[in-house]
Amino acid sequence: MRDHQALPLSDYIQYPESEMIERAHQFVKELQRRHTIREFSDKPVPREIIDQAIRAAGTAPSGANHQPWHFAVISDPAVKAQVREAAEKEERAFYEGRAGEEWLDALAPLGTDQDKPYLETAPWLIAIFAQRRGGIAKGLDLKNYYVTESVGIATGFLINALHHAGLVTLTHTPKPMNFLNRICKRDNTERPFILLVTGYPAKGATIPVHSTLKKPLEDIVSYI
Ligand code: IYR
Repeated sequence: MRDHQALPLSDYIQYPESEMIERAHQFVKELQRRHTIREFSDKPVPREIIDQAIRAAGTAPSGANHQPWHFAVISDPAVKAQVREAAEKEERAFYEGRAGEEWLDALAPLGTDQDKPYLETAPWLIAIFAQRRGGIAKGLDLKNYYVTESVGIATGFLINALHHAGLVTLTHTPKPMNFLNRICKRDNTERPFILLVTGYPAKGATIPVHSTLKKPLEDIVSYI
C-alpha cells in the first residue's frame, strides 16, 4: 500500500461461526418483512428517527469517500402539496402515453397510477440528490466518482435504517423530477435521484402480490 495515515480497526466484532449463521438468517427474515408501501398514515414520526436514518445512510461507502449525496427532507404540508402537484403532472403524462405500452404492462400488477396522495399524507418526504461535484468536506468543488453507485448504496442503507426503526417506505421516481431542484432549492449540478416517502403504513395497507415474488437464490447467484 502507498503511504497514508491509518488507524487500527478497533470496532470490528468477530462472532463465532454458529452465531454468524444465526445472524445471517435473522437478517434475511428482517429484510423479508420490508415492503414498498403506497398507503400511508398521517401519524407524525419524530424527526430524530429521520435524522438517525440519514446518519445511517451517511455511513455508506462512496467513490473516494466523497459522499456525493444530499438529503432534502420535507415535512411542511405546503411544500408536500407542491411536490404532489408537480409529481402528478409528470405522472399524468407518463401514464397517458409517455411510458409506452411495454412499461405500462410491466406496472399493471403493481396497480400504480398518476394519483400520488401519499406525497401529502406521509409525514416525511426525503428527496435524495446525487452530487456530480463536491469532495470529502462541505464547500469543496472536486470531481466526485461513482456517483450513481454511491448514492444507490446510501439509499439502500437509508431504506434499511427506516425499516429497522419501524417505518415503511416508498421509493418514488417521478420522471423527470427536476422540479425537486426548484422546490428543494438545490443547485442544478445535483441530480434528483429518488424521492423516498416514509412514515407509518395506513390502517389496512396492502402490498401487491407481484412485489412478494422474489427470485429464489438459485436464480440470482452463481458460485464460480
Ligand atoms: N414513477 C411512476 C411509475 C413507476 C415506475 C416503476 I419502474 C415502478 O416500479 C413503479 C412506478 C409511479 O410512481 O407511478
